[in-house]
Amino acid sequence: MTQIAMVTGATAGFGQAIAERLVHDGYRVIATGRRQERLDALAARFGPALLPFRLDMDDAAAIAAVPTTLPEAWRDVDILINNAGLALGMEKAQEADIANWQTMISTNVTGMAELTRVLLPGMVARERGHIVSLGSTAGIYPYTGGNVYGATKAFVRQFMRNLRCDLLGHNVRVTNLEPGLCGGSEFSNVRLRDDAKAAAVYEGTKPLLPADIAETVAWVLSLPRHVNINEIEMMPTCQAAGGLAVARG
Ligand code: NDP
Ligand code: 8X3
Repeated sequence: MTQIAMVTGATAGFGQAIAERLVHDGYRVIATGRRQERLDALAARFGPALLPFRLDMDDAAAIAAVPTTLPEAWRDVDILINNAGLALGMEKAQEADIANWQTMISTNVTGMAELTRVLLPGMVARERGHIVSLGSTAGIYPYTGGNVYGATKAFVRQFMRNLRCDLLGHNVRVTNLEPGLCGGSEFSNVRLRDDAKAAAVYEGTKPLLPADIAETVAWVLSLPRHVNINEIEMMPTCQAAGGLAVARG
């Protein structure tokens, strides 16, 4: 039977590349996001293999209603790709905008956890499922200005690890994918609210691209059901973790 995958944040970047790849690989894809015109464009491109489904990850009521607002033929979601998310700002914590913090927490943590919660009972009942989440190297390695964004991704990491425990014995797989520097998406444009500054983030680098993320997701999903990839940390070859800071004087 054709598997149904819900991809959150499919209107740009990783989510769009993942949705395209999964349709190509023969999945039926529920593509979500807030920008209706982009969802419509995806629907026009992919036809009946893709369901455009507007969903704001900051809307708890809409998330709670997902099991009943999805068209009946699309309710048995086999795969949830928790991709929708964002960073806002690079200010140090002591200067950061609290509204930005609230939005990151609401989208990356609360909405992600709630959507997972509402889709899990169906997966458990059917004894099949897979949750794949977009964590980040920012959830592992600290950096200046990463404060709440990195903390939301650390939440993703531990939530996915804990889900593995709760779902043990139910044949539901859980994977946390943690990419580093990745270009070709709107991530830095959204974060910095300045296209020139966003472009400068990738200047002189060869970053990961959304297609690399989609390839990795497709591989994780394609493995035999007895194989669970818990976590993947991936970076472009031009990036490495390193360096502890010291204040002198
Ligand atoms: P983009 O900004 O290109 O895409 C983000 C997607 O999330 C969009 O489709 C957007 O859709 C959706 N989204 C944001 N807020 C909401 C919301 N409130 N409700 C519904 N959808 C929302 O970013 P990327 O593709 O780069 O990032 C995807 C994920 O990967 C994020 O979770 C990000 O944190 C993570 N990540 C990114 C890295 C990078 O360097 N790019 C590296 C590591 C992880 P819309 O605006 O239409 O709602
Ligand atoms: C995105 C990677 O390093 O910009 O999650 O935070 S980073």
